[in-house]
Amino acid sequence: MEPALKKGFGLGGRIDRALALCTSPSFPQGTDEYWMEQALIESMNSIGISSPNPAVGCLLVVGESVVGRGHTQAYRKEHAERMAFLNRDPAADLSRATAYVTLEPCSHHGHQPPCVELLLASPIPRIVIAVRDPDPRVNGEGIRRLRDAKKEVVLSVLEPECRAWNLPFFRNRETGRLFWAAKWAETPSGHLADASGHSKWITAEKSRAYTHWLRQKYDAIVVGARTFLEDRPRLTVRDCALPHQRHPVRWVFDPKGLLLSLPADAISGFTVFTSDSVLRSAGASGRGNFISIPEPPGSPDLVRSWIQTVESLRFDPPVQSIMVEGGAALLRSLFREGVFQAVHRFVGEKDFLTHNASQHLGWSPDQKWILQSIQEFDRDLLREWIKKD
Ligand code: AOF
Ligand code: ZN
Repeated sequence: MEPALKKGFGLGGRIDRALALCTSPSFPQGTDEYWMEQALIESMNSIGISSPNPAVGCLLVVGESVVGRGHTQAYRKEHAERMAFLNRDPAADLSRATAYVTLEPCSHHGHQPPCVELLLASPIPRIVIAVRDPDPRVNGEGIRRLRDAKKEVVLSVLEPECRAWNLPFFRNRETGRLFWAAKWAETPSGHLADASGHSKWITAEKSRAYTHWLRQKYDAIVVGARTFLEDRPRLTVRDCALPHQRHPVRWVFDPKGLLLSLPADAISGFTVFTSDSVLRSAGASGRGNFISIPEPPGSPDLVRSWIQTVESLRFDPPVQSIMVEGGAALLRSLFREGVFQAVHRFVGEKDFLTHNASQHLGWSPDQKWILQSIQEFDRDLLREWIKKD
């Protein structure tokens, strides 16, 4: 099946850019697609800082030259368009410019003034927009105001690619819910770990770099307690392209309290979710790092209650998206609950010497899932899906 996104694009943006490789243009120079791709690449500089705001890119182009560029700054700070105007070449003749923006310019007063007013006050005659802003305060209003002012507005250039890059924002505005993504690596036989539970090193360097890039894109990263104990993952951002602007919030789902006996420094930097009764019987209620999961009567596995706990937490800046990195048991439970809206699946080249059926996830996409991208990373294969709206 053909992926929905153009080759070289994924849920992490332009893939080469995420891997710190040189990006060669996907489109003939000077076309709207060419400049929108450049604007999307510009927006990738906002990774890890803008959330829960979308990471937007804006280019001001005259002829073959970029005369201003900008990307969304930290949450509550300047939007992409303002940065492009602030950084523009003062000698540029904007009456001949086209503005390329990966998201409809906002029309509301939020933490920032409306970007559309910058464009309206400028002589720029033509604005190319990838995708409409679903935020109810905007939702087509930015486009309408530009058209009312007789500016030429071109819509939907690289729309699926720009939407995919900011999918947590789009889904969050459309559904009001947290965005959950599943990421795992499996062997050719479909196992996520060997018989003793070790899961490191299924995939190689480039896959790891892309995973670290995704860790920076998503707000929180989760693993199950057994994966934590076997692999001791750091879940930090290390091996991907610059900029490295933050480590995500790191969580462990540990309903049985397997991590309670670890020394404090082994879980430093992690938040551990453990059942209320386990915490109470260990006398650990209120212990730093641990958050209790309430146990509704008659509910044998705590995953549903944990999802509710996570969805009710309030962070500043807000956590809008979560990536679950395994193991197989946790992913299986969350698939059963239907929370995932995106899947990043890596398949490595080598199998383990020992197998255990419990490490076989056995997920295959049904009609609810739309294939977005297929990418070869050396000998690994990445495929990404999103759930239908
Ligand atoms: C743009 N350009 O770079 C971004 C936009 O509270 P505020 O003022 O920061 O507004 C946040 C909203 O603005 C956000 O929900 C989305 O609708 C839009 N984000 N808009 O014109 C940008 N990041
Ligand atoms: Zn704006």
